[in-house]
Amino acid sequence: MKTSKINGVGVNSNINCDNMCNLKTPVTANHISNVISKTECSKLNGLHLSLKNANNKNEDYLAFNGSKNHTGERDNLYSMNGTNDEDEETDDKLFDNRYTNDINVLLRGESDNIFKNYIQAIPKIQMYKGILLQGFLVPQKLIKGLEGLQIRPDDIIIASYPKSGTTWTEEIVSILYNNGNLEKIKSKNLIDRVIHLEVGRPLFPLTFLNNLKSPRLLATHLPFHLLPAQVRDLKCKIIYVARNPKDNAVSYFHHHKIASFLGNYKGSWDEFLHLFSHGKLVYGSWFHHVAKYWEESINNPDKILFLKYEDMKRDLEKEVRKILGFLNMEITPERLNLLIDHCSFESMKNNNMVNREVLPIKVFDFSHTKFMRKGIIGDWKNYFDETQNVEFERIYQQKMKKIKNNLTFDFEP
Ligand code: PPS
Repeated sequence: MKTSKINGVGVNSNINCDNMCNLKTPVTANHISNVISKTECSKLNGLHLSLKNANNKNEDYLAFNGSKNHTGERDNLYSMNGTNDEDEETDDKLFDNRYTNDINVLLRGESDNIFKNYIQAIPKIQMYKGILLQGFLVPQKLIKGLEGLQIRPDDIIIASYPKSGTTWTEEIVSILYNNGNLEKIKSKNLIDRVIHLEVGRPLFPLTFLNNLKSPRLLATHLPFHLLPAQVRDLKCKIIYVARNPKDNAVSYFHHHKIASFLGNYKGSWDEFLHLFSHGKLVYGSWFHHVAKYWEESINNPDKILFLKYEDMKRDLEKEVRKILGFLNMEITPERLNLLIDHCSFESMKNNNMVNREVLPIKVFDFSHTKFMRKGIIGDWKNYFDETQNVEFERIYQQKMKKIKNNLTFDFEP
């Protein structure tokens, strides 16, 4: 029998000893446990292993020698991804929902120091089903409980990757649900009109969600696979808003600086762009987030409306009409005009009910920048240098070509 070496560990069966160890013949994780000892297993710590599962399909694992079971059985091998796509980058594998939920395991197996520093700076950081989440406002118990949340057909979910125009869309939808009557919303804080699913109320957050009156306007930054099961089954409608990733990254960078729940980010823009480009941020990869909702919206256009920030900037009225059509609603032309004025950037910037200046607890440091910062297309040009732009374009082209149905973004005002 052929014996190969991985990090000096002799392992039988036909194993290739590259960085990504590939078991060429069908063997199970148990097979490995038969041939390596506890000490040897520790040498595999952090390595990626590709193993055949019981159905003879390749699965990738991160070897970790930290649990009680040291033998290399599946307890010690955290699944990275079910696919074996060779041009898939390692960081794509972070987002598989069978990936470890244990931050310590993640840190131990991680060689990217920028990512490590990022993780360690965020208070109560947590990993759930492949997605990093802050734990200051997002209780893990709630995240788990959301899976079984009872959804009503008249619920509306506004979903987005952070900093894509969520607040803007929330304000518009909230006004439409008040028949375009600005009087009804003008002295009520947006956070009490549109409820963020994963931002838990301190006491009994699930009960709070269950007790809300219909129709419930709900918002979330969760990627599709973390939505409540009944939302994934499209029991209610979803409005998704996406923004070109360059401006999205810049806005998220500043958000990280002002938000205490994100550790008031101290790293450089270059480091942040690295994290953004590789999906190593709270709420995961922009590419994965956007791609999945896009695909669902193409397959279920009557259930998921996919909006773009840039379209809203260019012609807000047109996009509001889209929302009206999607929701089967109408408002008078006069009220539509008032809504458009009310939802301009300048107006929202000065509106304390939406600009996050009035909150129950202080979570933002506005001395760096305001929540309503610039509100434009193309601010990325003030941040990306030539090298960063070339590298981001490379990643963007590579990732976008995997997304079906021609999803494109505008980067110019
Ligand atoms: S959050 O924290 O994820 O909910 O943030 P989100 O609301 O998604 O995004 C905030 C960015 O959207 C800009 N914004 C607007 N732009 C144009 N017009 C209007 N009315 C508007 N309202 C919010 C806001 O300024 C943030 O973008 P940046 O680029 O940082 O200014």
